[in-house]
Amino acid sequence: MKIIDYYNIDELLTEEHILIRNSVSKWVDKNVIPVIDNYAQNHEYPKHLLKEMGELGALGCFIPNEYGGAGMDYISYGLIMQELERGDSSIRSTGSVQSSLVMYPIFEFGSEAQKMKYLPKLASGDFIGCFGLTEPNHGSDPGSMETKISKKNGKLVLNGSKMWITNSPIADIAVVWAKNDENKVIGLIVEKGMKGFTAPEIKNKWSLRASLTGELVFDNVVIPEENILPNIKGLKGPMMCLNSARYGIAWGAIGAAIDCYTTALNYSLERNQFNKPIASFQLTQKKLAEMITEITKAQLLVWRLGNLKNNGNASPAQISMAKRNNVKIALDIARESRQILGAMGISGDFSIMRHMANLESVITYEGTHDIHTLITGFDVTGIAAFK
Ligand code: TGC
Ligand code: FAD
Repeated sequence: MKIIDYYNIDELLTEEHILIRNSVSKWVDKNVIPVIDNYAQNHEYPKHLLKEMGELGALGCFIPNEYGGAGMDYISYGLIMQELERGDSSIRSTGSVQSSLVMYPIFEFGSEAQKMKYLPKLASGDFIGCFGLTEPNHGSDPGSMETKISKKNGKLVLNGSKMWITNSPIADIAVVWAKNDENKVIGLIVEKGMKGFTAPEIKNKWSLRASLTGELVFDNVVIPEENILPNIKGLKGPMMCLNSARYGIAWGAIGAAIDCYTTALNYSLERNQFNKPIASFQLTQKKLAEMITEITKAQLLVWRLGNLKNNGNASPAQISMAKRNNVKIALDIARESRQILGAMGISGDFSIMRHMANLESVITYEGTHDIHTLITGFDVTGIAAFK
């Protein structure tokens, strides 16, 4: 376990929070850290971990027990994401997508039959889900999506494509956002094996190499009426899912930062140059001091945000601020930590370069760093600068 608690933030957590964090932390130490470099180097996804994540309660932990979830609060969700990402962003990605982007919309916008059909299997890891919003021509601007679901001869027919979709090549179901005949965004569940539906993998990534990313291609896929999410219309549907996932990422990035910082600190105490540990040089200490300060600030930010979220009071702009800040500080910490390790910093024997490469995706997905800057700008000025 690598717990960084410079400001005694554990005092603000409940015993249950600490128990949940520590059990996920131990699982990550035992089952993720020893194998993850190999999976990343080979560009493979450790699918066997999914069922174990289900057993841990890490899939849809905030979904009520009656649907297979663990009924936990949002601080617990955040702590779980932090520990998963301390192992690797790809493992946290699976946790985020399954929990916030697949289970959340089915729970929040789905029919009772949809909830009973999908949620327990997603919670246990028997099913893996993905979330299709981004398209080849529309990333930051999902409102301009071209994927279309139209009535043809009395049937609902889906056409279009989605791009950069986490876990799509192995997903059993995809929560997909498309425009209907009234040009309104609606959500629907596409199942693996439906005629005209394919999910090819996007290969050759330098980031999130232990995660599968792919496309979703819909060529006249007939969607049964019962697969439409009945209780949502408009872009706010997918955006509400993103609020939940971005919140989890704000916590997750701290995990990657903690792993980089502790690796750099330990290395700097052991590595001697000029007959002294490199930790004794002021420039190294400056780097370490700034890292622990930024980690502590990030922890306080998400602790407060988690409490707001538990009370239903976390605004989308507050979530954006935490996602933007915490991913940026994690990326900066990864870069500074790598410098402290010198040449060793580029080796797969240490986790830093892997975290750094992963965080280049994390700073882009779920809204780029600059889009979140504009969301904060909009919130404080009342003027939208997106268009
Ligand atoms: P805009 O006109 O502002 O809004 C359209 C409607 O949506 C509502 N809305 C929200 N509702 C809830 N929460 C939010 N965060 C919301 N943001 C917007 C808004 O109130 C409005 O509702 P209504 O009822 O008035 O119609 O939309 P816009 O077209 O101007 O775009 C705004 C912008 C740029 C901020 C937004 O679209 C955006 O955030 N773009 C970034 C796209 C993004 O984050 N994509 C992520 C794809 S999923 C992913 O990356 C998964 S990676 C997972 C992993 O592996 O971990
Ligand atoms: P673009 O939108 O083309 O942006 C390119 C650049 O232009 C960025 O720097 C951006 O900040 C800037 N820019 C764009 N608009 C503005 C503006 N108005 N003002 C200023 N600057 C602007 N999507 C899903 O739907 N589901 C997933 O599961 C998923 N998983 C992903 C996994 C990985 C590994 C990656 C890398 C991406 C994933 N995505 C997923 C897609 C991700 O959400 C998008 O990449 C992201 O939203 C940005 O879109 P884009 O790549 O098309 O960039």
